[in-house]
Amino acid sequence: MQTITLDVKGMTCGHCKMAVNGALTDLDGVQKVDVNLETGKVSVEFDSSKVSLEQMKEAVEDQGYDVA
Ligand SMILES: [Cu+2]
Repeated sequence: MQTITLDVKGMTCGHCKMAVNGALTDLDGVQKVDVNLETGKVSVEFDSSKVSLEQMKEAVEDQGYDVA
């Protein structure tokens, strides 16, 4: 299991937080997601043999947010 921190731009409220959290959690291989709304930091615990950083970025971007 690996942990990374994504820098997500554009999250403003609890709904944004839920959308990003849900999109990441839905990916196969993602174990744990922690969204900090104030800083935009999203820490993700994941299995790198199942899911790539690129897939995680896409999942967040599909919700309408930018990943730095
Ligand atoms: Cu929002």
